Amino acid sequence: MPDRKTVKDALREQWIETPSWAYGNSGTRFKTFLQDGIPRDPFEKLDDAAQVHAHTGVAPSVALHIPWDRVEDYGELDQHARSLGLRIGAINPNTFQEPEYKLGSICNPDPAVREKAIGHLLECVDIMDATGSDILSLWFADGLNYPGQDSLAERQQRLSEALRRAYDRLGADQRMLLEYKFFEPAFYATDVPDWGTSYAHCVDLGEKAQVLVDTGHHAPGTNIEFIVAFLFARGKLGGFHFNSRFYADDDLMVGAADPFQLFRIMHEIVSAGALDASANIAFMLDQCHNLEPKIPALIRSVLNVQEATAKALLVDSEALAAAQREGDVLTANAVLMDAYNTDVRPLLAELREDMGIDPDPIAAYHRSGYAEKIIEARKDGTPAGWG
Ligand code: PSV
Ligand code: MN
Repeated sequence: MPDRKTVKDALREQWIETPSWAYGNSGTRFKTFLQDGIPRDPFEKLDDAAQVHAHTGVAPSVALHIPWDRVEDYGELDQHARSLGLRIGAINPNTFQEPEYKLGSICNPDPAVREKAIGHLLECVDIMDATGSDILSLWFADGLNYPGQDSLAERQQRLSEALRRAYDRLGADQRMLLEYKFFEPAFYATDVPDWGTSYAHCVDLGEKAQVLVDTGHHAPGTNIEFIVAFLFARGKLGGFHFNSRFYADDDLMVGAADPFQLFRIMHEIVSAGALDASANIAFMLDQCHNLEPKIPALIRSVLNVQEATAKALLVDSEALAAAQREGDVLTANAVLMDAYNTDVRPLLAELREDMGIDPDPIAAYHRSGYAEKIIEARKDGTPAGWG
C-alpha cells in the first residue's frame, strides 16, 4: 500500500490548468443565461483564476483562447498573471468563428482561407513567445455535413500541410497538441475525428507534436483509458481537456457524469508514471458553466480531478501486479475497486492544511466575499463571452 506521505507529496505537485473561457458567459445554441460579476477582459479572467488557485493550491495556470483573449500587450497580461502567482498556459487558436470558415479553416477548399487560418496559427505562436506559453493547443471545427461536399482525402492533405507550417514555427521548448473530436459542428465527417488520425499526423510531424485527449470528444462507451495508455506508451500523449459528458460534447464539470471513468484514466496515468512533472502531460479543464456559478464550479472540478488522482495513487500496485500475474481476475478487480471506494476527502483536507489552505475550498471561497465583490465591481461594461 502506498504510504500517506508519498500520496500527499504527489498530490501537492499536481497541476491542473483552468481555461479562460470557463470564466466568461457561455450557453447552448438555445440560450445563454447571463451571470452577474463576469470578467470583462482577460485580466479579470486571470483575477478569477487566481481565486481557484488560492483555494485549491493546484491550479496555477490558465489557458487562453485567441481572439477571445486578444490584448494589446501580451507581456502585460503575462505580468498580471505572474503578479497573481499564475502562469499563462496553453494558447488555443480559434479558427471557427470567422465567416470565411464556413467550409472549414485549414482544410478549406479555398487556398486563401487556408492561408488566413495558418496566419492565425502563426500569430498564436507569437503570443506563446510573448507570454512564455509552451503549448499550442489545436482544435479544428473543420468537417463536412454531407457526403460529396468535399474530398475527404484532399482535406487530409491540406491538414498535413497547414500543421507542418505551424510545427516548423515552434520554438525549441514549445510543442503542439492536436485535439480530435468525432462530430460537431460538422455532422457527417470531421477532419480530425479520432485519436488515430491525430496520432498519425503527430507522428508525421515529429516529437513536438502530441495528441490532446478531450474526455468529451468520444462516442458513448469508448474506453478512454485505453487511448491514454496507448498514447503515453508511445510518447504521444500531450495532455487532457477534462470535462464530463452524458450525451454529446456537454462540457460539464469533470467527474460529475462518470467519476469512475475519471479514476480509470488517472489509474493509467499513475501506473505509467505520467503524473510526474517530467512526463510533461498537461492536465487542463475545458468546460462551460452555463447554469452554475463559474468560480466555485471550477474549484469543484479541480477537487474532482484531485479526488480521482488520490484514489488512483492509493491503488496497491504490488497487490494488483501479483493478482494480474496469477490471473486472479477477482482479486485484481477488487484491488482497483478498494482504491476507488476509499473516501479520500479526509486525506485531501489534511493535505490542504499542510499547504496552508482551507480544508474546504468551496466553503472558503463563499466566505471570502469575492463573489459579492465582483458583482459590485463589474456592474458596468461588457461581460466576456464566446464572441
Ligand atoms: C471544441 O469542442 C473544444 O473542445 C476545443 O478544445 C475548443 O478549443 C474548446 O472546445 C472551446 O471551444
Ligand atoms: Mn477541448
